[in-house]
Amino acid sequence: TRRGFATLGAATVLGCALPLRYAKAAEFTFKLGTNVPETHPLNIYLRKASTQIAEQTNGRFDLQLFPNNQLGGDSDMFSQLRSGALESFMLSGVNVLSTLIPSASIYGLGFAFKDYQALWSALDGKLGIHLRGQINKAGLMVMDRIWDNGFRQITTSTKPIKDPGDLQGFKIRVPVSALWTSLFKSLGAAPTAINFAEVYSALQTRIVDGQENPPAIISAAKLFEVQKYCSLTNHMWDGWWFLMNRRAWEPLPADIKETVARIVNAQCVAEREEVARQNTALKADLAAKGLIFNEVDPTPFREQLRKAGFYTEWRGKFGEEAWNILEESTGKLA
Ligand code: X2X
Repeated sequence: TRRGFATLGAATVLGCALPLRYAKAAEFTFKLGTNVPETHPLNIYLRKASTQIAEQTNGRFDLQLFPNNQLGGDSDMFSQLRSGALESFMLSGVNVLSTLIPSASIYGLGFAFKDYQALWSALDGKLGIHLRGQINKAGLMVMDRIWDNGFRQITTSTKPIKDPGDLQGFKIRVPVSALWTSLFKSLGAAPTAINFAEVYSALQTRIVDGQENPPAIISAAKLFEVQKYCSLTNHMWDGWWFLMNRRAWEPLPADIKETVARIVNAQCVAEREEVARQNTALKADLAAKGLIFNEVDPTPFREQLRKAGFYTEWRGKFGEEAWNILEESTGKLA
């Protein structure tokens, strides 16, 4: 798209250069792809990590950030990661990663986590260990901490979503993911799977009438320009794993690995704070830009999911082991 190309030039220039004081070329270079615009906290804190890594490895390791789908959409970047063309990639477990590892999407189950406390205790604890184990088994490496995207809200160009009735037949974009499609089908909607790279234009050209994402993304990707309503459904949480190609990561010297992992995981903690702050604070800002917000009672949505057999179906797909670990943090879901 034209928007894509407009950002490509500027961001490529920003993405490449190591600070000039490192006169020698880096010994190790990792390209890192993300699917959200430069200004989103994900990229801000990854860039801080990149700078600190260069400093603390004396320029030996160069983490080169390529934000905003510069290297292709999620499906493309995931193929590149697996082939080794891309050394690292920020990817949601509920998104394209779940096409390779179905159980990776378990934390995105509808209305599973009631707040951040329950969520971090699960993903920095037993559930996270289980999920990273699954990722390793599939041949990929992953950093310990998952980066925050946020609790998701539905935006539309047509009407506010107040109860499940408003979703009947509603044309909504979802990421490329069986769980996401199943969630919205169970709620009665008509979901279309589209990579985030195409979301702005899909909304603009009315291929779909709505999408769902947290305020920090609605703001950074300027989705308020092509959406009128934002309904605070909090229907699920999502985040990004810092994934790495195994053949790129494994041969690195131990001291480099330790420095890179320590800095990345520390910046992740800072990113979580900023994303949580923005997802609250940006509502006023987006309202001032014309987005009309409404609060939503989640109860009838959950009821609809139960009636549709959503939880029973996914319990079967995820298996008892993963399901029990999830319910330790969420309480009984099915
Ligand atoms: O594709 C999306 O909507 C996004 C950016 O939130 C994810 O990566 C799941």
